[in-house]
Amino acid sequence: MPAIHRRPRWALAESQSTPEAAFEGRRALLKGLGVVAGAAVLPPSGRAQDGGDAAARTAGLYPASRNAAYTIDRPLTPEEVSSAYNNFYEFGSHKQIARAAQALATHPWDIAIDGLVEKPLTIGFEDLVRKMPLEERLYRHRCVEAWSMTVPWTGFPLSALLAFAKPTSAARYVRFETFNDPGVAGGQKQVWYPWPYVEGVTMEEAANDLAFLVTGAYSKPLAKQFGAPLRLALPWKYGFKSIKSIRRITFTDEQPVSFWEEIAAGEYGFWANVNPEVPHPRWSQAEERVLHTGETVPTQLFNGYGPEVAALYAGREDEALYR
Ligand SMILES: Nc1nc2c(c(=O)[nH]1)N[C@H]1C(S)=C(S)[C@@H](COP(=O)(O)O)O[C@H]1N2
Ligand SMILES: [Mo]
Repeated sequence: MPAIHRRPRWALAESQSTPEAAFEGRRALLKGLGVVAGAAVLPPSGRAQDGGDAAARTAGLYPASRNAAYTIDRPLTPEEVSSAYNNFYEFGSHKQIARAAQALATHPWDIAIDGLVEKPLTIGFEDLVRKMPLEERLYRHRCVEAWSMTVPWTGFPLSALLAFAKPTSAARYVRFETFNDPGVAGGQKQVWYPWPYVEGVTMEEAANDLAFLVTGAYSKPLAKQFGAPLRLALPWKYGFKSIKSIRRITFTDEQPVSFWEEIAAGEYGFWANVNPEVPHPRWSQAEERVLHTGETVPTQLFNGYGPEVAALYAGREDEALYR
């Protein structure tokens, strides 16, 4: 498969680049966007033709009230940092994709809900978000590349989507799929990647309180580089499970094969639960570099969310739960 010789490029370990280099990269990007430190990060998209993007059309839903059950022991990552250092391979296999991602048109944005459900349907994002109970949660995020951040997401529990979608009792997994539009997302012209990006969880994981569908961040509609208009946040798993810009949600009895698993099953598996004691084949997972501060801190089992999720994995000890 042609991906083999590209491998060092797509999965360059974060630990191979210095915090200084990353910081310089962000600074250069922010300068390019005409953003000054401390100011709002990205200007509203200049492309809001055709009745505007989802963000402008749903701005009135924000801010949502914060759910105090989901707070954290770490400072929030400044918005100008987290929104200028992203993994979104559809727009390039590097972190400075924020500007390119502004080309994504998020209105209209239809989401298909299909597979093992009472009644398959397609719903516009803006209709869906208005039916869902929005709240803000502060979540940690731990990328498999050993960096981390802390973000105030706004969204709704995945369990609320389950109640809306009405899967049948035959459903065992939820499969998520991102848009596929190489004309807009230049990374999707790189045919050695198995587009579209796919992720999946078990029904039990989907029903867990922590599983969250994100529609906003920093008390505003979601910026495009974060995966507008709808992305997942699974804070106890490596970041690649938190799929962006979801177009299709399918209930199935077959374990989905995710994007990264398809590329390198030995490195990125279905479960991908955070565990400092199970190294990635090419680097340690014991510690993580905190975005912005550059501080190195110990990584925690399940990214610190063990009390909420450890029971999901009882009896599955034989499986590759931690990659
Ligand atoms: N569709 C899609 N979703 C994606 C990715 C991607 O490349 N494409 N990258 C993943 C990875 S590796 C991480 S760490 C997070 C990054 O989210 P952020 O850019 O909001 O920090 O998005 C995840 N979701
Ligand atoms: Mo990641």
